[in-house]
Amino acid sequence: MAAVSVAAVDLGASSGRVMLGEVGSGVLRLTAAARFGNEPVRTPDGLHWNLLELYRQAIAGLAAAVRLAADTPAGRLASVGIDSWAVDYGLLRDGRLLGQPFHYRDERRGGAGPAAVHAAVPAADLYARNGLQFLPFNTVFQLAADDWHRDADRLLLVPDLLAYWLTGEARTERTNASTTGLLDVRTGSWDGDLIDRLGFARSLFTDLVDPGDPLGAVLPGVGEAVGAPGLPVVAVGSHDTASAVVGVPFERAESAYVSLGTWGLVGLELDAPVLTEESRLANFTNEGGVDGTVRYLTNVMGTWLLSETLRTWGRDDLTALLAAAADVPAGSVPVVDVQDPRFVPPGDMPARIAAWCEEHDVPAPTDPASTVRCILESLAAAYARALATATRLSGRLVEVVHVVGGGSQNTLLCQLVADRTGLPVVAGPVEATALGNVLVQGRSAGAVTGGLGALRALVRDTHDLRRHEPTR
Ligand code: LFR
Repeated sequence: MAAVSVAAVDLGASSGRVMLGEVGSGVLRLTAAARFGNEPVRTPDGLHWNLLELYRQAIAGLAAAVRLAADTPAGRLASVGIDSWAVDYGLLRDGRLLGQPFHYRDERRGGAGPAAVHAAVPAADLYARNGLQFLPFNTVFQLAADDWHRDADRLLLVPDLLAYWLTGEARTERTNASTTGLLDVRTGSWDGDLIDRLGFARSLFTDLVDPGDPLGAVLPGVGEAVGAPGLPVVAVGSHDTASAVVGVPFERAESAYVSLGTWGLVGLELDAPVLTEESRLANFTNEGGVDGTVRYLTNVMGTWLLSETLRTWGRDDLTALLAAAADVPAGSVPVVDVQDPRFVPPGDMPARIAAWCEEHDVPAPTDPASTVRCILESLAAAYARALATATRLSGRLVEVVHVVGGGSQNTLLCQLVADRTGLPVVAGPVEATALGNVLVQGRSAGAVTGGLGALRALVRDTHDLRRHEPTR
């Protein structure tokens, strides 16, 4: 079958994009139809996503993708797929959104939720059921933090909410649903008993769909706005990390990944979950992957620490700063614990790094170049630690580390990961998430066939990858 053209709406925590994808036998190409910022908004009740703005940008981007597709061999878009960060949701009543969704970095998220959930279901029991690492902002904890959900008759995760606005169809895509904490890790279905025990209404949660399933055609008004009446919307790995892992060009099983964006998602693709007590204590998660795989990983700090640092300094010359950081001797900067919760909320990261150093009796970095070097050394050390833990807990041998996502452009960081793991690093593709989104749509349209191995071979054949050998 000839190549098809599809559109991927990919929303990250700090930026979003709509990509035109062309996919078929020997073909996998992305063209940016639109790129836009994702600026959260603080109102007196907390930090929110500006979801209406993201929807507006998605519509404008889709209109641009429709125009671009007209010039491709396929001539038109076959479908649209949406992915975004996980865990956050909109609550609706009678089809209307009740307030703007909260941002997972909102301070109230660390509040009453985890204690309330653990009082009803102890942490070890919860892990045995949902297999999820403890993140204080997992949907289950957000829901338990207040009574807001009692006003609602429907909960939709961010990509599902956008798909609902596009099509009128309310569904929950399974990879992202796995991050709520309310799916049974063994069956991949909603855990009704857990939902009851936590006092949530089962009717809040919709039917589940899998990546590749059709969601429906866009509503007439949407079709008119984007210039493509009846455009089909297809479910993809709607958790961005699930799509990113589809786009990791694994060549063999002895491989690990770091999906490096705002977060550094460090782990392995497995066939079955690891639910041991050791795994729970190491805070490893068993999130749902495309084609029934398990994303066995842990959330480590990502480029967030760096981007907040630049924001604090009022600088945008990352390239120059990285060049200066490359000249700072490795041993001259401290390695800080990037997993310290103080680094989660937005704010003055250099000051927080200095405070961490003072508390731990190590000299703080004094200038921008050494601060950046300190951040990169600390990130690489944390990834190496997480990879060693993943190997130990899963029994999987790891001989190569793939770094994908925006952070894979940071050559110094990729080199430090190679040095600190003692393993070769294969860097790229940068747009792994959009590629994963496009590949699943391409397969759904019949333009490519096969399992994840075939999809990844297509990524390898069509994208330049950079290899870093360990030097120390
Ligand atoms: C990455 C990501 C992570 C998830 C975090 C919060 O963008 O989706 O996988 O843990 O954001 O949703």
